[in-house]
Amino acid sequence: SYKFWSTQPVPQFDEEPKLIEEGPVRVQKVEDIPTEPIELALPQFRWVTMDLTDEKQLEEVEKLLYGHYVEDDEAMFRFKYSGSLLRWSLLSPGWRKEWHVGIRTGDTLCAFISAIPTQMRVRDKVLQSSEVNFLCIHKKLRGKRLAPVLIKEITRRINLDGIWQAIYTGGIVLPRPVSTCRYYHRALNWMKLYEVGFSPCPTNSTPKLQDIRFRVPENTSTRGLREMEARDLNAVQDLVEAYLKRFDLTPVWSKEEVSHWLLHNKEAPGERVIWSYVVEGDDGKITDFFSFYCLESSVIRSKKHSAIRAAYLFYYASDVALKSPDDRPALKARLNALMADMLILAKKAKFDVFNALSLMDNSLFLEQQKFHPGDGQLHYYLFNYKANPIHGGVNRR
Ligand code: YNC
Ligand code: MG
Repeated sequence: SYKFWSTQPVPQFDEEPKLIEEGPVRVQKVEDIPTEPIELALPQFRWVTMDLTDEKQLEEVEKLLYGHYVEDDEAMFRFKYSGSLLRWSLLSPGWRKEWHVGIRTGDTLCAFISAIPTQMRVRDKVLQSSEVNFLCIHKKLRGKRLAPVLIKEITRRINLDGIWQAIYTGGIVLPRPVSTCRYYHRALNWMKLYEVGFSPCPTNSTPKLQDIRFRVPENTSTRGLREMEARDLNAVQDLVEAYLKRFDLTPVWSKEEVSHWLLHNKEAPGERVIWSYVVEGDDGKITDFFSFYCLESSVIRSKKHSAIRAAYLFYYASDVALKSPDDRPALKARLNALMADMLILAKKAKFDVFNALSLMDNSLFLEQQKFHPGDGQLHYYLFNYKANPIHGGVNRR
């Protein structure tokens, strides 16, 4: 049925799935976009633009998401975005205050939606685009068709800035995914995951044996592996850019964005968000790179644990893929060595679980590194852009 989505410039399920020509669904002009906000039918509600550089307003968003954001199907866990993770996600280079949209009743923030600007490459076309995220409505206001109003309002605000495309992801099926990925999980603290009900114990095993099975070595083994530093920015940008050329849907980052998304900022307040590592060869050349970020999940009902600390695989690259593009076994061996070390570093950084999606070259190492498929799927969507199906979507936060 999709009462709302059938009215939007997105490919529909009943349309011929075979596309040849990729491009916008509709073309508009900024002067035709309304300058007034979409009407909020309920009089007690009002639109607000959130200033996330203001600690108090950032905390309001954090609190709304803490109580009402994405849960698993069984309502056991809920994403718990920290203030510093929200700052990283929403105050990225080029961010605009007007794209951080809230709805208040009285003083209370009861709904939110956001976007950031980004350049996105779909196959050979680079588009000025936006990334929409953190759509959230207070549990008491669900099922009132408020989501379409939020989506139309953020669309209006993005369009007013002359941007006509967006990328977004979600666990639910909407018209029409351009790509679909599966979540994979690698236990680092199996006993805790068992105690919170995340990891079941197989019938042919025992908790003790499981815990041993997921242990990782004390120390990393890749020669030249170290934390990424500011002096690596150019080399990492070149390496990641070249590696991403191998995929059909990727961001295109400026130097500033590479720094924002990949470099740990020791001066930034709050919890650490991003961990990035490089491999430096004996000649000083950066040959490999990998990164992960921290996103906790609240454990909704457990006496013993209140949160799971999860690391999410972010971008990575290896010059093995560039030097010998057709040698899959060589790339597989290299990625497995890197990812094994990454798990060791994540364990040292006190993560309970390592999560990754079935994208990029992950199929080369997920199984070997003891990742297991979860129940969750992640669908990737493009707004106002027709594209043929894509395998190996981009990473999202
Ligand atoms: C969703 N996640 O299908 P139809 S992901 C998009 N993304 O419309 P109501 C969604 N649409 O089927 P509720 C959606 N979830 O009639 C539902 N919808 O066509 C559609 N959950 O609205 C749904 N956050 O207000 C239906 O639904 C219509 O009260 C129903 O609110 C939904 O951030 C929601 O999962 C998700 O807070 C806000 O359940 C609420 O149930 C909630 O009656 C927990 O809405 C948190 C959660 C979603 C995380 C995310 C990406 C969002 C992308 C939005 C689309 C952006 C399009 C591009 C715009 C920019 C364009 C440019 C340029
Ligand atoms: Mg609603």
